[in-house]
Amino acid sequence: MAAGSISSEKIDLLIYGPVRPILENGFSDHFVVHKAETRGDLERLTPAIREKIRGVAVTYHTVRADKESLSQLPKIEMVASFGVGYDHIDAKYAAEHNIIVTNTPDVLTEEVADVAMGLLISTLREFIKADRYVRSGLWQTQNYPLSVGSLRDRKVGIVGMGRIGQAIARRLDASLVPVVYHSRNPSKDVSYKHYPDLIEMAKAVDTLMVIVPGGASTNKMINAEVFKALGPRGVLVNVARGSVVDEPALVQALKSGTILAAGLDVFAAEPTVPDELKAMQNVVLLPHIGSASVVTRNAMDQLVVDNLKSWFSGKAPLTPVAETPFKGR
Ligand code: NAP
Ligand code: 8YV
Repeated sequence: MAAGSISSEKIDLLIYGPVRPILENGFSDHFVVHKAETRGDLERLTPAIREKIRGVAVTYHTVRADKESLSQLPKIEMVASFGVGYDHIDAKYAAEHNIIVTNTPDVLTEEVADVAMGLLISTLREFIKADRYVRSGLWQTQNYPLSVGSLRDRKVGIVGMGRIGQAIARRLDASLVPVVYHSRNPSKDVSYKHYPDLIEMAKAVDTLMVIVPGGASTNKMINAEVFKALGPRGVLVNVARGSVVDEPALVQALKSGTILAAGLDVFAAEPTVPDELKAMQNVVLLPHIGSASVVTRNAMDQLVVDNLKSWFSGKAPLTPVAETPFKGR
């Protein structure tokens, strides 16, 4: 990989996407921080500035650092991306051009697992509907109906048994819920039953919790065939990426009773959510808030800053992604 050189010259960085205080104020006078919230802003930077930029902080998953944007910055050495998922960054292009890509793993793991577990319970026990029931005054007339769903009689198949998948599994263990999982390779870190075949697992469980990366290898992997295998008691919780689920097939499965319910934190075309999903009573819809607490988002921002500072002080990147491993300076 290209070496981030240590020199007395100022280092030009770009914040690409929304600007937040830790990002804006986290760099010393040794850095010059430029800003571009959108692709249009990036294109409006003068060629002289674009020529100087050596590091980029990509600060939201809807900002695409694709070939078209990265190729406008001929001197970049590092793309420090906010978030653990980096399907919006062209890591292949980066690897081919000696650019290190970093992400923000670990600091958000427990927060996202909390949301996944909360979303599962809210979906099964109808917290959102029940809250509306209280506010509307209906409780004055009769008790809320018993929920058809319960965590007590469930078996969960986790799709993706990485950092967050394992944190979700630990929470299910504590709740005495049996867990199995699907991933391409069995994990050395867990002893749950591994299913190399997703359909076989869907047949064996009644609940799927999805926490794999987005991208080509997972695109629409949760599809009509999976819903059929899951069956009429089936519940889907997706905290991964909207691209992982075939959304029209999900709408159809919920409408037809092929599955029972869904809890969704992510969608195919965020922030747009299909009207059909919004109209359904058997879904809980969250606006991609898996990591969205002040404490966790601050830790993610800090890790973006720390990756850039480490690299430009001549040290190794802290959290490089698999496609751009650090091989020494
Ligand atoms: P991780 O540690 O890299 O784990 C990824 C897991 O997915 C691994 O078990 C991996 O196993 C499996 N996997 C990858 N590709 C697969 C495929 N094609 N088929 C089946 N399994 C596959 O990642 P993490 O830190 O747990 O994060 C996972 C993802 O969660 C992120 O990439 C991001 O998209 C999403 N996320 C969402 C939110 C939110 O706010 N909703 C927050 C954080 C993260 P194998 O390689 O063996 O297949
Ligand atoms: C963030 C996420 O909401 O880490 C991820 O992969 O999806 C979330 O933590 C997202 O990165 C914000 O851009």
